[in-house]
Amino acid sequence: MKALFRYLLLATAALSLIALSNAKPAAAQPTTPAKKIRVGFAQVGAESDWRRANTESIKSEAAARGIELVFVDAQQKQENQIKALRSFVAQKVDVIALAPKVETGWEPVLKEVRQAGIPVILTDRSVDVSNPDLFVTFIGADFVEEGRRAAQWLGKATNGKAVVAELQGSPGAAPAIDRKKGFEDGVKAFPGIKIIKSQTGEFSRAKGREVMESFLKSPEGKQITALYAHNDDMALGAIQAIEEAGLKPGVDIKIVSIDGVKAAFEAMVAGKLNCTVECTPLLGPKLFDVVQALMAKKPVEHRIVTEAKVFEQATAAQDLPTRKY
Ligand code: GYE
Repeated sequence: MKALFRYLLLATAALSLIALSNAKPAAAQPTTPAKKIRVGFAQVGAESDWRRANTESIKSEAAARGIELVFVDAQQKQENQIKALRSFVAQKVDVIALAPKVETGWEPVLKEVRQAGIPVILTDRSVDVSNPDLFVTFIGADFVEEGRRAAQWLGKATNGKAVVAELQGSPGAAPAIDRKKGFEDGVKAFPGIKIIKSQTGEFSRAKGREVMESFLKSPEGKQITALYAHNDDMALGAIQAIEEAGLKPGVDIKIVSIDGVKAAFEAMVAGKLNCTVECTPLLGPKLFDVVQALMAKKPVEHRIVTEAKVFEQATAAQDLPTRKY
């Protein structure tokens, strides 16, 4: 009885297999490869280690997912980014990714892109527009919070007493505006902290060095006991200027900056930088998750915030080997 039952089962299975295979044409159909997704990306430039790591993350992630990336390096010019966006429209890319150099002046071109029906993802930095529907999402850090954390660290490290020089990021850029605001906000809790100098170093090492040199040579230069730099590269440039002035960076002048690039960890190991607030440039995976969600018509959050951690000198030697950028 059992054997018969098993035989019947096998027979039905075999019959249904035959039925299935009969349902299909015998010869294999040539499969048309799925259309490659094309993404246009307008990058700011290559001003810092952060930016170079960001470009690398986006390029390598596109390649890993078989997505075609049309990459434009805007060489620090908003007008080049606007041109790039228009050329992406002409090329009919599927999605546009933009890391806006500055916050303002985007409304007209974003309207053109919307008319062409192409979704825009803001990556790294945001824009100031009256209609938030001009972009699908903004993937990036909370820059105000980063500035606040830098201020909290400085307040603690100096027992609430410091005369601060500030190196700002490039004028009009979201991280420059927000990191300044967050820091000013954060130091309010420490009435003994004064910011006596604040100028742009354009997120670059060379400019950071140049501006720090002029700070130190100014009549108030000798009062400076701390430096807050909106990115590590400017802090690294400033370290050179401080040494050239015969002072000890990290000791005579306490230094806190933002990004968390490898070179900052090396400077902490050498005792020349005191603290860095992490801001990850490794945005490729999140960016292409959103691209693929859009192509699959899945919903996407309007704001995707990346996490930040504060790193200090004390653990730098241990942290350095784990750093990915
Ligand atoms: O901190 C800086 C870069 O927009 C968060 O731009 C980014 C900033 C980053 O050049 O190093």
